[in-house]
Amino acid sequence: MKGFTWRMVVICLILGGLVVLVIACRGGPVQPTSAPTGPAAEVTATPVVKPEEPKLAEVLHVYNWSEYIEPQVYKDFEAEFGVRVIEDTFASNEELLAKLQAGATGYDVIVPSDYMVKIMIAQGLLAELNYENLPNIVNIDPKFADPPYDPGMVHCVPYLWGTTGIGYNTEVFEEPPDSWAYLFDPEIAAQYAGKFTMLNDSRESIGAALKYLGYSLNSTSEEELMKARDLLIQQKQWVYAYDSEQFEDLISADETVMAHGWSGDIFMAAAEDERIWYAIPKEGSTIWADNLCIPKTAPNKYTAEVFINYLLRPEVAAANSNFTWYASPNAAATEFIDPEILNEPAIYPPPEVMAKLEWIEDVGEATPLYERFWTEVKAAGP
Ligand code: N2P
Repeated sequence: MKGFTWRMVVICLILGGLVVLVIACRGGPVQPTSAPTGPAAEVTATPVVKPEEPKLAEVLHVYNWSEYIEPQVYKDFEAEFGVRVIEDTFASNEELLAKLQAGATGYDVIVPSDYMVKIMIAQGLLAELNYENLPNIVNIDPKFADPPYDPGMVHCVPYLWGTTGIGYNTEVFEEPPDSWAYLFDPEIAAQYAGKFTMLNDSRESIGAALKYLGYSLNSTSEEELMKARDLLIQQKQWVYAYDSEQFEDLISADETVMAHGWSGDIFMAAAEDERIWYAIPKEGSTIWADNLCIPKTAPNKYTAEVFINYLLRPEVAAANSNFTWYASPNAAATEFIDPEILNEPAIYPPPEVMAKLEWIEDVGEATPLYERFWTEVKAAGP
């Protein structure tokens, strides 16, 4: 018995020594040092030798524009895949960028516009897509499959596209307000004092002013940008609010009669309120495409890809167009999109209108000028 006990002690000592050795080799017991909070915490597991089978996460975090997805799509995805989707919303590309730059690590899917995709790629903020998880990418119309801001769709998949223009109450206007003059010409804009909104968006609002002045909305000339700033400051006395999320509801509620805004949001309101309609200014305006992208810091990249692939299904892509009233870059979705949307020239503009539309581009070194002048507009007295 004694011998046995001694043997036990020796074995215990050896085993204990081994445990100490292992812990020492691993640098001591793992202490949670500044553990990331939120969904990002999942990625800090101990390194795995062999890559595991991709597994779906329980929760997916989407950072999207407001009213920019059919709510049923989230519910259907959850029912089919068992993944709960939590959505936060942003109101401008610059807000989205600032959030990522500030180190937000919890988002799995984000929805930047064209020029912002380019900026984010350059700043190393986006992950590359794994096409093995995106078989439905073949549904994207070839016209949209090689965007200049992300050649070959390496980082993002086009989601919806549209234009920027003027939403209005048809009972107030005899003729459609189809010129930027309605918003900027003092003679005209003053007639609608306190009755119109401008987008709370530096590139869109400075862009509209540049267009009214006859310049490109991608101007990098300090002189032209100063003129646009001065015009916006002059206009401010007549502006009800700078708003990118409720401009259409404000027309409906008779708070305003006109709004600088995005096509689909206006048409969504028009579907509920037949007094509302939309015009693309004859001087030309913005055409844009928003994209589904995965931040490099996404905690659940595989699940994000499964979700993006789901959004690429023809019926799902069509449901999102039908809900948002925005045009779809998904060719296979066309047969499921309401004819009312497909046949609306202000949603799918004819070539002569298309020719006057301009994409917002990354203006590189002129970006701080846009930021500074926009801050000056916002800070100016009413
Ligand atoms: C959605 C607004 C969309 C987008 N409410 C502008 N890129």
